[in-house]
Amino acid sequence: MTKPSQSTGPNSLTAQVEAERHVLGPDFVWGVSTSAYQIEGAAAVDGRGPSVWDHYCRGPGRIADGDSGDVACDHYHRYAEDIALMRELNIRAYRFSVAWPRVLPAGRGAVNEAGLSFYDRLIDGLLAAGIEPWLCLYHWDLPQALQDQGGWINREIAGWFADYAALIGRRFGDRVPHIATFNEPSVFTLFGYGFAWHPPGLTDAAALHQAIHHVNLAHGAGVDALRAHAPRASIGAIHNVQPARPLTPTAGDEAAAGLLDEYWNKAFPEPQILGHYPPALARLIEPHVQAGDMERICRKVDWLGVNHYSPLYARAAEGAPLGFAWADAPDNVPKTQMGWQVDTNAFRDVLIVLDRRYRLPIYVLENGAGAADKLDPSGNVVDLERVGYLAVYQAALHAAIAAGADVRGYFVWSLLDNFEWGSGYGNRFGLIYVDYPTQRRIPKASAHWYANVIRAIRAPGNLEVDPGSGPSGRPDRET
Ligand code: GCO
Repeated sequence: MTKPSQSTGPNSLTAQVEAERHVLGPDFVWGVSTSAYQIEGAAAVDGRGPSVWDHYCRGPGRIADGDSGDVACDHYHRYAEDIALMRELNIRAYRFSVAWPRVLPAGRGAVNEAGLSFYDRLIDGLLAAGIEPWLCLYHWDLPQALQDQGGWINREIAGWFADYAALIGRRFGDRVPHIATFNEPSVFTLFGYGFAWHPPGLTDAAALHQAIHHVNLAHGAGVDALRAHAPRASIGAIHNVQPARPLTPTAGDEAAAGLLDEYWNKAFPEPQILGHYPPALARLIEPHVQAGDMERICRKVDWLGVNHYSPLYARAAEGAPLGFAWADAPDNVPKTQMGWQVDTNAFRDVLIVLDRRYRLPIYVLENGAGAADKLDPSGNVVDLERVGYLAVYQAALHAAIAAGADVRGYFVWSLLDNFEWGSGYGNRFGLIYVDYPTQRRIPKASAHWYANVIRAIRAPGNLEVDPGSGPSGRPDRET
Protein backbone atom coordinates (compact mmCIF):
# COMPACT_ATOMS: atom_id res chain seq x y z
CA MET A 1 0.00 0.00 0.00
CA THR A 2 1.72 3.09 -1.16
CA LYS A 3 0.69 6.66 -1.30
CA PRO A 4 0.64 7.99 -4.84
CA SER A 5 3.77 10.00 -5.38
CA GLN A 6 3.31 13.68 -5.97
CA SER A 7 4.53 13.24 -9.49
CA THR A 8 1.27 11.63 -10.51
CA GLY A 9 -1.06 14.18 -8.93
CA PRO A 10 -2.43 17.31 -10.53
CA ASN A 11 -0.04 19.48 -8.53
CA SER A 12 2.84 17.96 -10.39
CA LEU A 13 1.35 19.40 -13.56
CA THR A 14 1.73 22.85 -12.14
CA ALA A 15 5.25 21.92 -11.10
CA GLN A 16 6.06 20.72 -14.58
CA VAL A 17 4.79 23.87 -16.21
CA GLU A 18 6.67 25.89 -13.61
CA ALA A 19 9.80 23.95 -14.53
CA GLU A 20 9.31 24.73 -18.22
CA ARG A 21 8.66 28.29 -17.37
CA HIS A 22 11.83 28.34 -15.33
CA VAL A 23 13.85 26.97 -18.24
CA LEU A 24 12.39 29.50 -20.63
CA GLY A 25 12.02 32.42 -18.24
CA PRO A 26 8.94 34.61 -17.97
CA ASP A 27 10.33 37.02 -20.56
CA PHE A 28 10.87 34.37 -23.21
CA VAL A 29 9.59 35.82 -26.48
CA TRP A 30 6.97 33.76 -28.35
CA GLY A 31 6.45 34.97 -31.85
CA VAL A 32 5.67 34.36 -35.48
CA SER A 33 7.53 35.52 -38.60
CA THR A 34 6.59 36.65 -42.09
CA SER A 35 8.22 38.63 -44.88
CA ALA A 36 6.99 41.44 -47.10
CA TYR A 37 7.05 39.88 -50.55
CA GLN A 38 5.56 36.64 -49.27
CA ILE A 39 2.44 38.20 -47.72
CA GLU A 40 1.85 41.86 -48.57
CA GLY A 41 0.63 41.71 -52.15
CA ALA A 42 -0.38 45.21 -53.33
CA ALA A 43 2.63 45.02 -55.60
CA ALA A 44 1.70 48.03 -57.68
CA VAL A 45 -0.30 49.95 -55.09
CA ASP A 46 0.43 53.34 -53.51
CA GLY A 47 3.68 53.92 -55.35
CA ARG A 48 5.58 50.72 -54.57
CA GLY A 49 8.40 50.19 -57.07
CA PRO A 50 9.19 46.81 -58.63
CA SER A 51 11.48 44.38 -56.84
CA VAL A 52 13.73 41.69 -58.26
CA TRP A 53 11.11 39.15 -57.27
CA ASP A 54 8.35 40.88 -59.30
CA HIS A 55 10.67 40.75 -62.24
CA TYR A 56 11.92 37.20 -61.68
CA CYS A 57 8.43 35.71 -61.26
CA ARG A 58 7.52 36.91 -64.77
CA GLY A 59 10.10 34.55 -66.27
CA PRO A 60 8.47 31.41 -67.69
CA GLY A 61 8.88 28.21 -65.69
CA ARG A 62 10.52 29.82 -62.71
CA ILE A 63 7.71 29.61 -60.14
CA ALA A 64 5.32 26.69 -59.69
CA ASP A 65 2.04 27.41 -61.48
CA GLY A 66 3.47 30.69 -62.76
CA ASP A 67 2.62 32.36 -59.45
CA SER A 68 3.95 35.59 -58.01
CA GLY A 69 3.59 37.75 -54.90
CA ASP A 70 1.35 40.26 -56.73
CA VAL A 71 -1.56 39.57 -54.38
CA ALA A 72 -0.18 37.00 -51.92
CA CYS A 73 -2.18 37.29 -48.65
CA ASP A 74 -3.19 40.88 -49.37
CA HIS A 75 -1.75 41.68 -45.95
CA TYR A 76 -1.18 45.26 -47.13
CA HIS A 77 -4.94 45.75 -46.89
CA ARG A 78 -5.73 43.13 -44.25
CA TYR A 79 -3.00 43.80 -41.70
CA ALA A 80 -5.52 44.87 -39.02
CA GLU A 81 -7.33 41.52 -39.25
CA ASP A 82 -3.98 39.73 -39.08
CA ILE A 83 -2.99 41.65 -35.95
CA ALA A 84 -6.33 40.80 -34.34
CA LEU A 85 -5.75 37.11 -35.10
CA MET A 86 -2.29 37.24 -33.56
CA ARG A 87 -3.74 38.78 -30.47
CA GLU A 88 -6.37 36.04 -30.20
CA LEU A 89 -3.61 33.46 -30.51
CA ASN A 90 -1.58 34.94 -27.60
CA ILE A 91 1.30 35.82 -29.90
CA ARG A 92 3.71 38.15 -28.15
CA ALA A 93 6.00 39.20 -30.99
CA TYR A 94 5.72 39.61 -34.73
CA ARG A 95 8.66 39.62 -37.10
CA PHE A 96 8.03 41.21 -40.49
CA SER A 97 10.19 42.77 -43.16
CA VAL A 98 9.97 46.14 -44.82
CA ALA A 99 9.79 46.06 -48.61
CA TRP A 100 12.65 48.32 -49.66
CA PRO A 101 10.91 49.18 -52.98
CA ARG A 102 7.73 50.16 -51.13
CA VAL A 103 9.52 52.91 -49.23
CA LEU A 104 12.18 53.78 -51.83
CA PRO A 105 10.66 52.82 -55.18
CA ALA A 106 13.94 53.30 -57.04
CA GLY A 107 16.02 51.93 -54.17
CA ARG A 108 17.44 55.34 -53.32
CA GLY A 109 16.49 58.96 -53.71
CA ALA A 110 12.78 59.76 -53.63
CA VAL A 111 10.97 58.45 -50.56
CA ASN A 112 7.45 57.04 -50.92
CA GLU A 113 5.51 58.46 -47.98
CA ALA A 114 2.54 56.14 -48.61
CA GLY A 115 4.82 53.15 -48.18
CA LEU A 116 6.24 54.45 -44.92
CA SER A 117 2.75 55.13 -43.61
CA PHE A 118 1.74 51.52 -44.20
CA TYR A 119 4.48 50.43 -41.80
CA ASP A 120 3.43 53.18 -39.36
CA ARG A 121 -0.06 51.70 -39.28
CA LEU A 122 1.27 48.17 -38.94
CA ILE A 123 3.67 49.03 -36.11
CA ASP A 124 1.17 51.16 -34.23
CA GLY A 125 -1.45 48.43 -34.58
CA LEU A 126 0.94 45.83 -33.18
CA LEU A 127 1.89 48.01 -30.24
CA ALA A 128 -1.76 48.73 -29.48
CA ALA A 129 -2.39 44.95 -29.44
CA GLY A 130 0.52 44.36 -27.05
CA ILE A 131 2.60 42.62 -29.72
CA GLU A 132 6.30 43.46 -29.98
CA PRO A 133 7.38 44.40 -33.52
CA TRP A 134 10.59 42.87 -34.87
CA LEU A 135 11.60 44.53 -38.13
CA CYS A 136 13.89 43.05 -40.76
CA LEU A 137 15.30 45.40 -43.39
CA TYR A 138 15.96 42.88 -46.11
CA HIS A 139 14.08 39.71 -46.90
CA TRP A 140 15.25 39.40 -50.50
CA ASP A 141 13.10 41.96 -52.33
CA LEU A 142 15.79 44.22 -53.74
CA PRO A 143 14.45 47.17 -55.74
CA GLN A 144 14.76 46.23 -59.40
CA ALA A 145 16.22 49.68 -60.10
CA LEU A 146 19.25 48.75 -57.98
CA GLN A 147 19.55 45.38 -59.68
CA ASP A 148 19.72 47.28 -62.93
CA GLN A 149 22.80 49.02 -61.53
CA GLY A 150 24.49 45.70 -60.68
CA GLY A 151 22.66 44.87 -57.46
CA TRP A 152 24.79 42.99 -54.96
CA ILE A 153 27.78 42.85 -57.27
CA ASN A 154 28.11 46.64 -57.23
CA ARG A 155 30.19 47.64 -54.19
CA GLU A 156 28.26 50.90 -53.91
CA ILE A 157 25.28 48.96 -52.65
CA ALA A 158 26.67 49.06 -49.11
CA GLY A 159 26.05 52.81 -49.11
CA TRP A 160 22.61 52.46 -50.69
CA PHE A 161 21.65 49.94 -48.02
CA ALA A 162 22.98 52.19 -45.25
CA ASP A 163 20.85 55.10 -46.52
CA TYR A 164 17.80 52.84 -46.54
CA ALA A 165 18.63 51.63 -43.00
CA ALA A 166 18.97 55.23 -41.83
CA LEU A 167 15.55 56.10 -43.27
CA ILE A 168 13.91 53.16 -41.51
CA GLY A 169 15.81 53.81 -38.28
CA ARG A 170 14.76 57.47 -38.20
CA ARG A 171 11.14 56.70 -38.93
CA PHE A 172 10.51 53.62 -36.78
CA GLY A 173 13.42 53.39 -34.33
CA ASP A 174 11.39 55.00 -31.55
CA ARG A 175 8.77 52.22 -31.69
CA VAL A 176 10.55 49.10 -32.91
CA PRO A 177 12.78 47.57 -30.25
CA HIS A 178 14.51 44.98 -32.47
CA ILE A 179 15.83 45.52 -35.97
CA ALA A 180 17.64 42.98 -38.18
CA THR A 181 19.73 43.94 -41.16
CA PHE A 182 19.38 40.80 -43.30
CA ASN A 183 17.39 37.59 -43.36
CA GLU A 184 19.28 34.52 -44.53
CA PRO A 185 21.92 36.19 -46.66
CA SER A 186 23.33 32.78 -47.54
CA VAL A 187 20.10 31.79 -49.29
CA PHE A 188 19.64 34.77 -51.56
CA THR A 189 23.32 34.90 -52.49
CA LEU A 190 23.82 31.17 -53.04
CA PHE A 191 20.48 30.57 -54.73
CA GLY A 192 20.60 33.81 -56.72
CA TYR A 193 24.23 33.76 -57.92
CA GLY A 194 25.35 30.12 -57.51
CA PHE A 195 22.34 28.02 -58.51
CA ALA A 196 19.97 30.32 -60.46
CA TRP A 197 16.98 29.40 -58.28
CA HIS A 198 16.37 32.99 -57.14
CA PRO A 199 16.92 36.37 -58.77
CA PRO A 200 19.05 37.40 -60.50
CA GLY A 201 19.21 33.80 -61.73
CA LEU A 202 22.97 33.34 -62.20
CA THR A 203 25.40 30.46 -61.84
CA ASP A 204 28.54 32.52 -61.61
CA ALA A 205 31.03 31.79 -58.83
CA ALA A 206 32.87 35.12 -59.16
CA ALA A 207 29.62 37.09 -58.94
CA LEU A 208 28.59 35.00 -55.93
CA HIS A 209 31.80 35.80 -54.06
CA GLN A 210 31.45 39.48 -54.84
CA ALA A 211 27.82 39.46 -53.71
CA ILE A 212 28.69 37.73 -50.44
CA HIS A 213 31.30 40.34 -49.62
CA HIS A 214 29.08 43.26 -50.55
CA VAL A 215 26.19 41.94 -48.48
CA ASN A 216 28.58 41.74 -45.55
CA LEU A 217 29.73 45.32 -46.17
CA ALA A 218 26.09 46.43 -46.37
CA HIS A 219 25.38 44.69 -43.08
CA GLY A 220 28.22 46.58 -41.36
CA ALA A 221 27.19 49.91 -42.88
CA GLY A 222 23.55 49.18 -41.98
CA VAL A 223 24.44 48.48 -38.35
CA ASP A 224 26.31 51.81 -38.17
CA ALA A 225 23.36 53.65 -39.71
CA LEU A 226 20.92 52.05 -37.28
CA ARG A 227 23.13 52.89 -34.29
CA ALA A 228 23.13 56.51 -35.44
CA HIS A 229 19.44 56.79 -36.30
CA ALA A 230 17.71 54.23 -34.06
CA PRO A 231 19.81 54.41 -30.91
CA ARG A 232 17.17 52.70 -28.78
CA ALA A 233 16.84 49.62 -30.97
CA SER A 234 18.74 46.39 -30.40
CA ILE A 235 20.32 45.20 -33.62
CA GLY A 236 21.15 41.83 -35.13
CA ALA A 237 21.07 39.74 -38.28
CA ILE A 238 19.22 36.52 -39.08
CA HIS A 239 21.12 33.46 -40.27
CA ASN A 240 19.87 30.04 -41.18
CA VAL A 241 22.11 27.46 -39.60
CA GLN A 242 21.65 23.83 -40.51
CA PRO A 243 24.22 21.05 -40.42
CA ALA A 244 25.65 20.34 -43.89
CA ARG A 245 26.14 16.59 -44.20
CA PRO A 246 27.86 14.49 -46.85
CA LEU A 247 25.45 12.27 -48.75
CA THR A 248 27.89 9.38 -48.46
CA PRO A 249 30.98 8.99 -46.27
CA THR A 250 33.36 9.46 -49.20
CA ALA A 251 36.15 12.03 -49.37
CA GLY A 252 34.44 13.80 -52.27
CA ASP A 253 31.11 14.15 -50.50
CA GLU A 254 32.85 15.17 -47.25
CA ALA A 255 34.62 17.97 -49.09
CA ALA A 256 31.34 19.02 -50.73
CA ALA A 257 29.64 19.19 -47.32
CA GLY A 258 32.56 21.21 -45.94
CA LEU A 259 32.17 23.74 -48.71
CA LEU A 260 28.39 23.92 -48.36
CA ASP A 261 28.89 24.46 -44.62
CA GLU A 262 31.07 27.50 -45.32
CA TYR A 263 28.68 29.03 -47.85
CA TRP A 264 25.54 28.28 -45.89
CA ASN A 265 26.48 28.54 -42.23
CA LYS A 266 29.62 30.63 -42.05
CA ALA A 267 29.94 33.12 -44.91
CA PHE A 268 28.02 35.78 -42.97
CA PRO A 269 28.08 35.22 -39.19
CA GLU A 270 31.85 34.56 -39.11
CA PRO A 271 32.90 37.88 -40.69
CA GLN A 272 30.06 39.82 -39.08
CA ILE A 273 30.66 38.56 -35.55
CA LEU A 274 34.25 37.31 -35.52
CA GLY A 275 35.82 39.45 -38.26
CA HIS A 276 37.05 36.81 -40.69
CA TYR A 277 35.87 34.50 -43.46
CA PRO A 278 36.08 30.72 -43.04
CA PRO A 279 39.21 29.28 -44.70
CA ALA A 280 38.03 28.10 -48.14
CA LEU A 281 35.86 31.17 -48.69
CA ALA A 282 38.61 33.50 -47.48
CA ARG A 283 40.70 32.43 -50.48
CA LEU A 284 37.81 32.80 -52.93
CA ILE A 285 36.59 36.16 -51.64
CA GLU A 286 40.03 37.69 -51.13
CA PRO A 287 40.15 39.38 -54.58
CA HIS A 288 37.14 41.49 -53.57
CA VAL A 289 38.39 42.55 -50.13
CA GLN A 290 39.85 46.04 -49.71
CA ALA A 291 41.87 47.40 -46.81
CA GLY A 292 39.66 48.07 -43.80
CA ASP A 293 36.77 45.93 -45.04
CA MET A 294 36.81 43.40 -42.23
CA GLU A 295 36.52 46.20 -39.67
CA ARG A 296 33.66 47.68 -41.70
CA ILE A 297 31.84 44.34 -41.61
CA CYS A 298 32.49 43.30 -38.01
CA ARG A 299 30.33 45.75 -36.05
CA LYS A 300 28.98 44.97 -32.63
CA VAL A 301 25.53 43.37 -32.77
CA ASP A 302 23.22 42.71 -29.84
CA TRP A 303 21.80 39.32 -30.72
CA LEU A 304 21.94 36.45 -33.19
CA GLY A 305 18.81 35.51 -35.14
CA VAL A 306 18.73 31.81 -36.07
CA ASN A 307 16.43 30.13 -38.57
CA HIS A 308 16.44 26.36 -38.58
CA TYR A 309 14.38 23.66 -40.26
CA SER A 310 16.35 20.60 -41.21
CA PRO A 311 19.85 19.26 -41.97
CA LEU A 312 21.24 19.69 -45.50
CA TYR A 313 23.06 17.18 -47.69
CA ALA A 314 25.74 17.73 -50.30
CA ARG A 315 27.57 15.58 -52.81
CA ALA A 316 30.61 16.09 -54.94
CA ALA A 317 29.86 17.37 -58.45
CA GLU A 318 32.90 17.90 -60.59
CA GLY A 319 32.41 20.63 -63.12
CA ALA A 320 29.52 22.22 -61.18
CA PRO A 321 30.03 25.98 -60.79
CA LEU A 322 30.80 25.67 -57.08
CA GLY A 323 32.15 22.10 -57.15
CA PHE A 324 29.27 20.56 -55.21
CA ALA A 325 25.60 19.72 -55.63
CA TRP A 326 22.66 19.50 -53.28
CA ALA A 327 21.33 16.10 -52.37
CA ASP A 328 18.06 14.93 -50.88
CA ALA A 329 18.12 13.49 -47.38
CA PRO A 330 18.50 9.70 -47.36
CA ASP A 331 15.28 7.70 -47.74
CA ASN A 332 15.37 6.08 -44.33
CA VAL A 333 15.06 9.21 -42.19
CA PRO A 334 11.86 10.87 -40.93
CA LYS A 335 10.70 13.70 -43.15
CA THR A 336 7.85 16.17 -43.33
CA GLN A 337 5.33 15.84 -46.13
CA MET A 338 7.48 18.28 -48.10
CA GLY A 339 10.53 16.07 -47.73
CA TRP A 340 12.49 18.03 -45.14
CA GLN A 341 14.24 15.80 -42.65
CA VAL A 342 13.07 15.96 -39.04
CA ASP A 343 16.13 15.86 -36.79
CA THR A 344 15.63 17.59 -33.48
CA ASN A 345 19.10 16.74 -32.19
CA ALA A 346 20.48 18.81 -35.04
CA PHE A 347 18.44 21.79 -33.84
CA ARG A 348 19.51 21.34 -30.23
CA ASP A 349 23.17 21.01 -31.20
CA VAL A 350 23.09 24.03 -33.53
CA LEU A 351 21.80 26.20 -30.69
CA ILE A 352 24.43 24.95 -28.26
CA VAL A 353 27.28 25.34 -30.77
CA LEU A 354 26.21 28.85 -31.82
CA ASP A 355 25.92 29.93 -28.21
CA ARG A 356 29.46 28.82 -27.49
CA ARG A 357 30.94 30.18 -30.68
CA TYR A 358 29.40 33.64 -30.85
CA ARG A 359 28.43 34.39 -27.25
CA LEU A 360 25.37 36.41 -28.21
CA PRO A 361 21.78 36.06 -27.00
CA ILE A 362 20.00 33.86 -29.54
CA TYR A 363 16.49 34.29 -30.90
CA VAL A 364 15.13 31.46 -33.03
CA LEU A 365 13.37 33.56 -35.65
CA GLU A 366 12.10 30.79 -37.90
CA ASN A 367 11.16 27.16 -37.39
CA GLY A 368 8.23 25.36 -38.95
CA ALA A 369 6.97 22.78 -41.41
CA GLY A 370 5.54 23.00 -44.91
CA ALA A 371 2.65 20.86 -46.10
CA ALA A 372 -0.09 20.82 -48.71
CA ASP A 373 -2.73 21.54 -46.06
CA LYS A 374 -6.37 21.25 -47.08
CA LEU A 375 -9.60 22.48 -45.57
CA ASP A 376 -11.62 19.48 -44.39
CA PRO A 377 -15.38 19.24 -45.07
CA SER A 378 -16.15 20.83 -41.72
CA GLY A 379 -14.06 23.85 -42.65
CA ASN A 380 -11.08 23.05 -40.40
CA VAL A 381 -7.44 22.34 -41.06
CA VAL A 382 -6.22 19.64 -38.73
CA ASP A 383 -2.49 19.83 -39.35
CA LEU A 384 -1.27 17.25 -36.89
CA GLU A 385 2.02 16.80 -38.68
CA ARG A 386 2.86 20.46 -38.04
CA VAL A 387 1.80 20.19 -34.39
CA GLY A 388 4.10 17.18 -34.02
CA TYR A 389 6.98 18.95 -35.73
CA LEU A 390 6.66 22.07 -33.59
CA ALA A 391 6.29 20.06 -30.39
CA VAL A 392 9.43 18.00 -30.89
CA TYR A 393 11.43 21.02 -32.04
CA GLN A 394 10.31 22.95 -28.98
CA ALA A 395 11.43 20.04 -26.79
CA ALA A 396 14.84 20.34 -28.45
CA LEU A 397 14.79 24.07 -27.76
CA HIS A 398 14.20 23.35 -24.07
CA ALA A 399 17.06 20.85 -24.11
CA ALA A 400 19.43 23.41 -25.61
CA ILE A 401 18.46 25.98 -23.00
CA ALA A 402 18.80 23.43 -20.22
CA ALA A 403 22.30 22.72 -21.55
CA GLY A 404 23.14 26.39 -21.12
CA ALA A 405 22.42 27.96 -24.51
CA ASP A 406 21.21 31.55 -24.05
CA VAL A 407 18.10 31.34 -26.25
CA ARG A 408 15.59 34.07 -25.51
CA GLY A 409 12.83 33.66 -28.05
CA TYR A 410 11.19 31.33 -30.56
CA PHE A 411 9.22 32.38 -33.64
CA VAL A 412 7.22 30.03 -35.85
CA TRP A 413 7.50 30.38 -39.59
CA SER A 414 4.88 31.43 -40.41
CA LEU A 415 1.82 33.34 -39.24
CA LEU A 416 0.02 32.77 -42.56
CA ASP A 417 0.31 30.45 -45.51
CA ASN A 418 2.15 32.54 -48.07
CA PHE A 419 4.17 32.77 -51.28
CA GLU A 420 6.87 30.14 -50.83
CA TRP A 421 9.29 31.49 -53.45
CA GLY A 422 9.93 28.96 -56.25
CA SER A 423 7.22 26.60 -54.99
CA GLY A 424 4.54 29.27 -55.18
CA TYR A 425 1.47 28.77 -53.00
CA GLY A 426 1.34 24.96 -52.87
CA ASN A 427 3.73 24.62 -49.95
CA ARG A 428 1.92 25.99 -46.91
CA PHE A 429 3.83 26.96 -43.78
CA GLY A 430 1.17 28.97 -41.89
CA LEU A 431 -0.36 28.48 -38.49
CA ILE A 432 -3.27 30.17 -40.25
CA TYR A 433 -4.67 28.77 -43.46
CA VAL A 434 -5.29 31.29 -46.22
CA ASP A 435 -8.07 30.52 -48.66
CA TYR A 436 -6.52 32.50 -51.49
CA PRO A 437 -9.61 33.02 -53.68
CA THR A 438 -11.52 34.65 -50.79
CA GLN A 439 -8.54 35.68 -48.62
CA ARG A 440 -10.36 34.12 -45.68
CA ARG A 441 -8.08 33.27 -42.75
CA ILE A 442 -8.70 30.00 -40.87
CA PRO A 443 -6.51 29.23 -37.86
CA LYS A 444 -5.27 25.65 -38.17
CA ALA A 445 -5.09 23.14 -35.32
CA SER A 446 -1.44 24.14 -34.94
CA ALA A 447 -2.46 27.75 -34.28
CA HIS A 448 -4.70 26.68 -31.41
CA TRP A 449 -1.98 24.38 -30.14
CA TYR A 450 0.62 27.17 -30.23
CA ALA A 451 -1.76 29.58 -28.47
CA ASN A 452 -2.11 27.02 -25.68
CA VAL A 453 1.64 26.52 -25.38
CA ILE A 454 2.13 30.24 -24.96
CA ARG A 455 -0.75 30.59 -22.54
CA ALA A 456 0.30 27.66 -20.36
CA ILE A 457 3.90 28.76 -20.11
CA ARG A 458 3.19 32.43 -19.59
CA ALA A 459 0.31 31.92 -17.17
CA PRO A 460 0.73 28.56 -15.46
CA GLY A 461 -2.20 29.28 -13.18
CA ASN A 462 -4.45 28.76 -16.17
CA LEU A 463 -4.14 25.00 -16.35
CA GLU A 464 -7.08 23.25 -17.87
CA VAL A 465 -6.77 20.55 -15.21
CA ASP A 466 -7.81 22.06 -11.90
CA PRO A 467 -4.66 21.82 -9.79
CA GLY A 468 -6.72 21.68 -6.61
CA SER A 469 -5.76 23.62 -3.57
CA GLY A 470 -2.40 22.03 -2.93
CA PRO A 471 -1.29 18.89 -1.09
CA SER A 472 -3.26 19.68 2.04
CA GLY A 473 -6.47 20.39 0.15
CA ARG A 474 -6.75 16.90 -1.20
CA PRO A 475 -6.76 13.79 0.90
CA ASP A 476 -4.15 11.19 0.03
CA ARG A 477 -5.70 8.21 -1.58
CA GLU A 478 -4.88 4.89 -0.04
CA THR A 479 -4.70 2.03 -2.44
C1 GCO B 1 13.66 31.73 -45.25
C2 GCO B 1 12.67 32.14 -45.44
C3 GCO B 1 11.25 32.06 -45.61
C4 GCO B 1 10.79 30.75 -46.14
C5 GCO B 1 10.85 29.67 -45.09
C6 GCO B 1 10.31 28.35 -45.55
O1 GCO B 1 14.07 32.71 -44.54
O2 GCO B 1 14.04 30.76 -45.87
O3 GCO B 1 12.87 33.26 -44.65
O4 GCO B 1 11.11 33.10 -46.50
O5 GCO B 1 9.51 30.91 -46.58
O6 GCO B 1 12.15 29.47 -44.68
O7 GCO B 1 11.07 27.87 -46.61
